[in-house]
Amino acid sequence: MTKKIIFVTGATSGFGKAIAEKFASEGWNCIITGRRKERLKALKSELEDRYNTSVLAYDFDVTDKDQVSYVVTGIPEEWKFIDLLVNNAGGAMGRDNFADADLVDFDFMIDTNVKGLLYVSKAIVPYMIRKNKGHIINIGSIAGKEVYENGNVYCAAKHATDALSKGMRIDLLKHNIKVTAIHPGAAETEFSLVRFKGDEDKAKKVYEGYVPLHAEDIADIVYYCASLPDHVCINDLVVTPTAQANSYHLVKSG
Ligand code: NDP
Ligand code: 8X3
Repeated sequence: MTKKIIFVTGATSGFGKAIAEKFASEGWNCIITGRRKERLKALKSELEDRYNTSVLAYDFDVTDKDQVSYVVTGIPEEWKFIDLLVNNAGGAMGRDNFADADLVDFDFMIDTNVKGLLYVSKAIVPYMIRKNKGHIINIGSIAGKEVYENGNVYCAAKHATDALSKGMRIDLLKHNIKVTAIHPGAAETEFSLVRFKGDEDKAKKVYEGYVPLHAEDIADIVYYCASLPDHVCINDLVVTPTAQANSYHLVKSG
């Protein structure tokens, strides 16, 4: 296969979908993944029709290590030369005071953002080691740089993404595998809809009064990081909307 291959998790919406679209439009072959099968099917057809590229779609849960291993082992041989893994699947569940928050929500955040990243990376890294080359981009968050009120476990999970990115970068150096962590601020995707458990009004309010990041902004940044020469690696990148300085300072109009 002459075209480059990207494996992206969480491609059924938000950043992951925009990343798949960006890379397909740039001529990469894409392995798109997520739990929602219908969305993956629709995205696969859209990318193949519009960009004349090849797409494999796998629906699985990143928190299920047996499923992850089964899917990744079953990738056709010619597709195993993965150039870029984007660990993007994840999110927040609830924004509650630690004393009131639900353990089920804690599990979701640790399982998707931390364990999912580990399971998928551990399954794919051997293919990169085999060709002594690769690039892993982990989607962290500004929540991984600062802890904010009622952010408790989401912040902890994204701090883990930050720490794991550093650890992976050190350990995978000898295999010529780049590791980049990208930490976005507020971006309008399905993130808040998931966090607030389907409450559309609450989710919408998060992005009112300023211009948030768009999923396409993150896709462009991921593509930029992946397009640099072999000897250049962006290790760590924090990106916010212009209206936001960090987790605590966001200027809204009106
Ligand atoms: P979305 O909710 O739009 O997308 C999340 C994606 O993750 C979906 O495709 C979803 O697919 C997938 N996903 C969630 N859980 C699982 C699971 N158990 N197994 C497989 N896939 C899963 O949100 P975003 O695009 O905004 O989020 C992408 C990443 O960016 C997340 O890691 C999030 O924490 C991070 N982030 C988001 C920010 C924002 O403000 N939007 C800012 C900073 C970081 P499906 O449901 O089909 O499984
Ligand atoms: C999502 C951004 O500020 O809600 O990671 O934590 S924030």
